[in-house]
Amino acid sequence: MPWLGFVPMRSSPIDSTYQMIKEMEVRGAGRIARAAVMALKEYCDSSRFSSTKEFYRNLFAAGEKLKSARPTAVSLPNSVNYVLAAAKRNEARNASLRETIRAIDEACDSFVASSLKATKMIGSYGARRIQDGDVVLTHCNSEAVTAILTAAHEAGKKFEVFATETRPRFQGRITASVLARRGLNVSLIPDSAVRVYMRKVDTVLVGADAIAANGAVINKIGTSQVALVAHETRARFFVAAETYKLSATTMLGELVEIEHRSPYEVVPRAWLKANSRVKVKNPSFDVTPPEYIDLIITERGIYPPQGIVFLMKELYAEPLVGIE
Ligand code: RI2
Repeated sequence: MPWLGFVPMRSSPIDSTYQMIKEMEVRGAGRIARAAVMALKEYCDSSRFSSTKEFYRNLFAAGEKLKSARPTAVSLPNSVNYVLAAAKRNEARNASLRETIRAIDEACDSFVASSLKATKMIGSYGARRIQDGDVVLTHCNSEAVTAILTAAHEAGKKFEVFATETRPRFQGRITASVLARRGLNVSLIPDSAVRVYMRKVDTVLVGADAIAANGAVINKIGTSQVALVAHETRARFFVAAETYKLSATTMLGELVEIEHRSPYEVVPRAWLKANSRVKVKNPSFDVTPPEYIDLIITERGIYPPQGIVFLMKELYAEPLVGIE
């Protein structure tokens, strides 16, 4: 437990988690949300504060720092805000520091537990949508997607999976490797081969970093191209996402910021040095419009993209009151 004393605060859990999220050592919208709340918990439990006022000031600054690590996945601010809301409630009622930290610890644990439970529930709801003999294509690496495919496999369904490589960081290799280790029939394909294989595909299944009020899905770069090809061949296009990936501020008309990452993820430094007149673009996410999406699978049930705004209002109407 923390104690009140005149010792400078230690902010290393916040700094190290910020760096790990920024550099994508921890990646995936769900994982970064859980890592951020666990960093807040560790920070509160291991730091020393000279006053309650200082505690709140540093905690809110730590939250802002974590939120700024990556701009697109709304799971990150949603998870941090969930924890900070517990702190704010305790600040408003002048709770003791000890009580506040206990409440924060509980909020962190409850977020992590409900996140893991949500992924499991999505796995079981989504698995019902996979049939024997299906061919499924997925893009990038999503825990929600691998939960569905694993649950369907464990239910004894026989199906084939195509996983795209997902340039520039090749997260599709993680998907292929995880699924193969779990005994699934999986093939890794270059992103550029999607149209070649789409003719065989019944269902495309992707995760999400953010979902907008109009049902548009923001996910790993290339997702919208996959959706376009799926639309052409009339393959079903499903999105698997926990409800903390709903972006409440899009109800107020705000746009989701798309992260642009370093050109050195696309080409080596030496190449760019030798070709210094070439501009390299590296957007990390794109937007798939609702017209290309059949269903969004959440732990609260399965929704058409046009219905997601009702779920968003139900879950996030209250916090929106406080948005400045
Ligand atoms: P889960 C990832 O982003 C991918 O875009 C993936 O589809 C999404 O997060 C959701 O992942 P990145 O961190 O939360 O690899 O379903 O840029 O694991």
